[in-house]
Amino acid sequence: MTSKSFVEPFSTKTYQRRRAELIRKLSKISNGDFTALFWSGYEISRNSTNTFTFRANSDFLYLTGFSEPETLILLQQKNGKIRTAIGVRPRDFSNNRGSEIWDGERVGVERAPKALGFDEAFNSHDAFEVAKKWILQTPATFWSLGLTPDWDQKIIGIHTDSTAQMRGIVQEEKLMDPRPTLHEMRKIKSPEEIKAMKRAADIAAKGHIRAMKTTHPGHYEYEVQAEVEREIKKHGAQSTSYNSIVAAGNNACTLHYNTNRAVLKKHDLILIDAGAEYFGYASDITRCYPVSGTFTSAQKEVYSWVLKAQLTAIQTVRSGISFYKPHEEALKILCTALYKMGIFPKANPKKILKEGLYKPYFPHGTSHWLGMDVHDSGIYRKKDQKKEPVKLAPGNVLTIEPGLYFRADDRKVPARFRGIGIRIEDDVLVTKSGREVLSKNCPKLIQDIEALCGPKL
Ligand SMILES: [Mn+2]
Repeated sequence: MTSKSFVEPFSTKTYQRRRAELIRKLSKISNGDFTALFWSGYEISRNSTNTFTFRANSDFLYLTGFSEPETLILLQQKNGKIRTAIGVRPRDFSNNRGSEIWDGERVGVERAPKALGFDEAFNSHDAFEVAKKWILQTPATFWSLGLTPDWDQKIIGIHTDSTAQMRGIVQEEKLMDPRPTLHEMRKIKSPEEIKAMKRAADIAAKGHIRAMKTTHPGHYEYEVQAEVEREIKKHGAQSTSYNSIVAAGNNACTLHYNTNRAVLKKHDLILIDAGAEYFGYASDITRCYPVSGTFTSAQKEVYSWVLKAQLTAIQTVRSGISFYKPHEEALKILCTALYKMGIFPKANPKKILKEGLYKPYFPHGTSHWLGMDVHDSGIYRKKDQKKEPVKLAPGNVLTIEPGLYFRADDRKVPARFRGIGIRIEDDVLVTKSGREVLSKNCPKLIQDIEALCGPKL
């Protein structure tokens, strides 16, 4: 007997509702009967007999809440009737590697329909035969090409065979991509998803706060990383949501620095970009603070500009504005900053903006979608000719993360700013009336940071 729930973190009903909604939407796109398939993924070898911790594909997870590898789901509409099935690994109590004795309990074929909310279940060892049978029953197939090469081969093979067989008898078989539809669904977060994302942000905030409290000159970046990640694990997040960046001094100018092996010097700033993944939902927070506990005047100057850009960008977030509006607002302020700090004595802020002179110092965007993936699914521009930016809508979550980076070896920059890299990042939910900063429990004002940081007696 077991009381283990195989579906997390929401109820089976939530996932059934999502699948029903997706089926409704796909049937409009295919204009009739179809079969859609989603694969959870394989375990990936790390070395020898070790594997990386398995994390199911986010689309699959969104539709099932189920996290076993080598699982296939089939969603079908045929003559107006809906049918769903899931192919899972069979139960296995043998002494073989990979069995339940080695790797833990599986849901198994018998329990899967009820436990996971599907009409029927089959052994995933037979997945190809079952998939082929279902695909041949309908004129359209939805499959996400490019994620799983062996399954791509199988699906294309079935599709090619059936098209050849059918030629001249019925219309040509359609192979379509479910992602544009599914990803638009994922972009609007439900109240229960928002709760999970808030939890992910709260947990990451605890990690950043602990890092601020425990950092000392002479520590190594990896020691700070350990403090952040300790909190992330301690408070029930299954994982970090990406590889933590812990970068002291000039290392902060490398945007995805994550060797995290350098020693912290007294007058360094430290940049930490780290988030938690809570039941498949990510947070993504960046904070910078002085190792000594007190900003130098040059650090304070750069930090204040980035903070101003970030706060202003957050204030612009509301339903109906362009996705790029927060970036545009942040950029204006950072171009003024570059001018006032004397980086471009011969150019005014307008010219810095227009000619893109800011790019070496602010080389990235201000926002990306956030959700089950850190860089979450969903388009940023419409796919029409004009490529218009999409508009923010209630339920969207995006990051706001402007930064300025002055490399130690950049002779064009006044000496006092060299080796300073700053980014400040929060997770922002678009609400009906404006916005909510999901990561608001993570301090970022200079006085709040200085109160927390620095060597304690
Ligand atoms: Mn980010």
